[in-house]
Amino acid sequence: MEYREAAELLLRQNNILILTHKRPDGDTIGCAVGLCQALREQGKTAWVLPNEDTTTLFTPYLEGYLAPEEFQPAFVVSVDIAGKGLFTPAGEVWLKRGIDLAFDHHPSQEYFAKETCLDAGRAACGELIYDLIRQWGPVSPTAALPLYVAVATDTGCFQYSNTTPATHRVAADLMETGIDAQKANKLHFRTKSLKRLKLESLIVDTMDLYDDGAIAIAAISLADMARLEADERDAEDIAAFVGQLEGVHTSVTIRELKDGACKLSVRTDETLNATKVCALLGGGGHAAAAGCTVPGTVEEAKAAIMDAIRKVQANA
Ligand SMILES: [Mn+2]
Repeated sequence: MEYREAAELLLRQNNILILTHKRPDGDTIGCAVGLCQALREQGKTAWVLPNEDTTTLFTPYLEGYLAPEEFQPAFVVSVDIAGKGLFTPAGEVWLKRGIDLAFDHHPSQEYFAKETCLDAGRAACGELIYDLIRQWGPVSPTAALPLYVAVATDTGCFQYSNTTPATHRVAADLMETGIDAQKANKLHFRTKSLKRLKLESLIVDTMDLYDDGAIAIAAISLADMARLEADERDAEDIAAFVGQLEGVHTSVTIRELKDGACKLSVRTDETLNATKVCALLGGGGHAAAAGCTVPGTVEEAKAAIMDAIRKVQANA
């Protein structure tokens, strides 16, 4: 479904619930809040489903938007959710009952919703939501700020390879609403906790390099997190860190999860397709940034991802 059709479809609805993905990032949260605000400005009752994984970096954006328990939606929308495995436990309840409309920018979209508005050419789902809500009239600063955060965070402050001229045009439009973009950028890109710096230090000390340093694999175990007393906020977008090392073309960041599994984030340049690598392990994402979850220890995850990388390299 095209975003203009989606804009019309949404205007015919009321009592709308918006779902974000597991381990939410700035894009999914920013999209949910921006869309929720814009719907309210259209006179709709709209709420965002609480997401238990939200870190304190993003909870302030959700203030006033979280659905009360008694809210009974008539229309359920997901933002930035690529697949069924990315729903939160609370979101899965709605997945079973049926998602009415999904907005996404992942080429690995699984088409779980009745209607899907997908644009894989967009760096952030926030760009798509901006195009959607401006169909209803001028975008307010209250809706613009979370959408700016969505676009800025999903592009690493407009530095990742997904950033396009259109991304900058959207960001410029959002800035022109009068939002404090500097403040948002300072918070999300130029502020690090001491624990975060210690996490980065740990990665530097323990990462594995292959192929003369072209491949870097970093791992953070639950024991590491506990020893540094770090939380998810300290680890926000840590997957972008190891790829900053000079000479690295493919970087993998492994996070040990509580349930005996590991979450892997793969970042690549044009020499390798990250989605193809992660697809071999049941994951997905974008060509330059993808992820997957594998059972087992950190060491087993390292072996699994190196095996997947070698297979994709062999077929390239
Ligand atoms: Mn996204």
